[in-house]
Amino acid sequence: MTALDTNALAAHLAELRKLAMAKYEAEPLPTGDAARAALERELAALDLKSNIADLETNGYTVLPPGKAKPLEFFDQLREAILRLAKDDRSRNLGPQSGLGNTLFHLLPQDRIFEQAATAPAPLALVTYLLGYRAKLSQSTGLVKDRRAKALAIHADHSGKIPAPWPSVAQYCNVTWVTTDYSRENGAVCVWPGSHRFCRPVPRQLVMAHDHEEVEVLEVPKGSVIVWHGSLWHGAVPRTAGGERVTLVLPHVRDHVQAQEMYWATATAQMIERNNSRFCALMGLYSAYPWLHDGPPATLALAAGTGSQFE
Ligand SMILES: O=C(O)CCC(=O)C(=O)O
Repeated sequence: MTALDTNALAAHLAELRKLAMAKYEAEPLPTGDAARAALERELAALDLKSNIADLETNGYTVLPPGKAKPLEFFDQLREAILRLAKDDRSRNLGPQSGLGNTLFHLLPQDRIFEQAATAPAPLALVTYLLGYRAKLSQSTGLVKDRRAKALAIHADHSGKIPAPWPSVAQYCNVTWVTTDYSRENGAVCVWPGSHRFCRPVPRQLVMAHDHEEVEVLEVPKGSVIVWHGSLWHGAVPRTAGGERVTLVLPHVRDHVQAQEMYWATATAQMIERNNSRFCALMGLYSAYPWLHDGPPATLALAAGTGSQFE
């Protein structure tokens, strides 16, 4: 096997970073005290204060239908996922897995996923948990039918962040519910407050879906659930006919490696039609990675000023 020619990849990344810097110059992301003030304003304007209280207390919150996007958007999202499921090329975990039929790296495949990733209310909650430079980590469609098993109770920090975990989230999950969640429909279940344990789920509890502390999130289509990466959660098995269709958009803090390489599949058109926040989601302001061409100019800027990128 010969080594990959990385010239094209380096040139692609350099070009996207250049476009992203132009976006940044037009619309810098707030840092430090300005970031705190900007977030405070956003949370007030979007009426998300009670969601922040939920995140702090329970480790998760639910945006009710109408808050993230209108209901029709969720119908379009479901249709897009089901259309892409017909021709899926990802290394699918299979309909019988606890995650169901899994479609990975959806973002570049339909613009609707960009619209979901940049929806103001869920994104403000991501900002609260991970900061303005949070990166998108996955864009995964889950389609579950009655073959879907229970999904083991786990925390998303597991396998990514060495335990014991810091109390500040390094990863968060934004789950778009495009079909009603109920116990029969195989809803997500959570252990409220477990994000404060800062440790993985003990082996003896991974299949404890009926534990008295575990709550099944029976929420209607149109809801968006956001949770802290340390929250213990899973899903109950689907017993009903039909399909549960979900879009999962996990995010990471800037220093954590995203699971999917968005900088590799983002296009100039995607950058052109979006703002600087979207460029951050794509990892285009991150100090890494680099190839033979060395660190990006953005890193030199940060080292030089000590203030542009905090
Ligand atoms: O939607 C589900 O079934 C669970 C998804 C999940 O646990 C995850 O993405 O971490």
